[in-house]
Amino acid sequence: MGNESSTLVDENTRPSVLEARTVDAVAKYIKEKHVRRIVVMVGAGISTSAGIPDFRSPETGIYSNLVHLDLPDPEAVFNINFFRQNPKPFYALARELAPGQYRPTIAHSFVKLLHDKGLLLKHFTQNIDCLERLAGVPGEHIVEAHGSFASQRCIDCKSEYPDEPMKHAIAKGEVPFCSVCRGLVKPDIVFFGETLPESFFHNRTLPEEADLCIVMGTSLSVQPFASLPSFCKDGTPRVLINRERVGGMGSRPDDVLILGDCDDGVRKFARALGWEEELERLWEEANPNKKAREEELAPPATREERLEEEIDRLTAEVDRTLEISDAYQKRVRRKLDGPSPESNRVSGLAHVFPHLAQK
Ligand code: CNA
Repeated sequence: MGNESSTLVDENTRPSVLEARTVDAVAKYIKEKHVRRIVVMVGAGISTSAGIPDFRSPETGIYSNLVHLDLPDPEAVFNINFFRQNPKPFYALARELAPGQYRPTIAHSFVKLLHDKGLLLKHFTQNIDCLERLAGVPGEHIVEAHGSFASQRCIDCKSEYPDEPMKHAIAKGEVPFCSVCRGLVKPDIVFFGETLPESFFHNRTLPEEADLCIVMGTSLSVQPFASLPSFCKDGTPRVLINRERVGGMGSRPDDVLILGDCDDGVRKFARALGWEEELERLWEEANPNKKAREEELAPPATREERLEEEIDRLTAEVDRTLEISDAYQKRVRRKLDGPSPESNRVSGLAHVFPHLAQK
C-alpha cells in the first residue's frame, strides 16, 4: 500500500463493483448496497470558496502570493527550522488563515450530512481551518492530520499556551513567546519537518475497512496523507471531486472522477442521492450569520403584540416599584400600626392600566 500507479485506467475498462464510472452509479451503490462506512479525505480545495486560498493553485494560491514576505521559498513559511529563525512570516499569514472569519462551504456540510445519515466512518483533513467542526462534524469523527489552530504550545519546552493571548497575537500578527522559557509559541499545526499527530497514525489503516472513499479538494502531494486513498481495498469505489486529476485517483476500475469545483461536485452528488434540499438546508444552518439574519428578517410585531409587550414591561416595572414602596410602607405602617398596603398596590396598577383592574 502507499505506492500506486498514476496511470488513468482505460475508459472502456468495466468497473468491478459499480455499474458505471459515474456519480449516478455511485449513488445507486450507496443506496442499494447498504454502504455504511464512508471515508472522506480532503484538502485546502474544499475551503477555497469560503475565501481561504489553497497552497498551490497558480495566481490565487498562498504560495504565489507570498512574495511580499521575502521568503527563500514559499514552503519556508511552514518550515519549522525557518520558523525558529524568523516566525514573523508565519504570523503574518496566520492572521489571514485563523478561524473565526470564515463560513463552512457546502462541501463541509456534505460531510456533516454523511455523518447525520450514519455513513461517515472517518473524515481525514489536511486543513487547519477547523471548518469541518464549524459545520457540525463531531471531533471524534475527524482526523486533523496536519493539526489545527485549536491549540498551541512552546516549540522548546512544549508548555501549552492559553487561547486568549494567542487569539490576540494572531489578530495583531504578533509573535507570542512562552511564559515559562521565553521560547517561540506556535499553533499545533504540523510544519514541514515535524511528525504528524498520533491520531493520524492510529487511524491511518481505517480506509481498509471502508466501503466507499471520497477525496475532495487536495493535490494529494503531501505525504504520508497522500497515500491514504491507496489503503482502500481493490474494488472499493473511490470518488475524486477536484479541479484536476491528482495522485493515483482514476487508476482503478472503480474510481470515479468528478472534475470541477468541490461545491458543484457535492451538489451533483447530493442530487443523485435525492439529498439536495437536505444539503442546502444543512448548509444554511451552518451559517453563523443565520440567526442574526433571521432576527433581521422577522416580520414586525403587530400593534396588539407591541402593546401587550409594552404592558408586560410596564406591569413588571410597576410591580417592582410597588414592591419597593410596599416594603417601605410596611415599615412605616408597622410604626404607625396602620392598614395593610395591599389595597394601594391594586389601585396603583389600576391607575396605569384600567383594563387590568377590571379583570
Ligand atoms: P494544495 O496542494 O494547495 O491543493 C489544492 C487542490 O485543490 C488542488 O488540486 C486544486 O486544484 C484543488 N482546488 C482548489 N480549489 C478548489 C475548488 N474550489 N474545487 C475543487 N478543487 C479545488 O492543498 P492540499 O490540501 O492538497 O495540500 C496540503 C496542505 C495545504 C496541508 O498541509 C494544509 O495544511 C494546507 N492548507 C490548508 C488550508 C486550510 O486549512 N484551508 C489552506 C491552505 C493550505
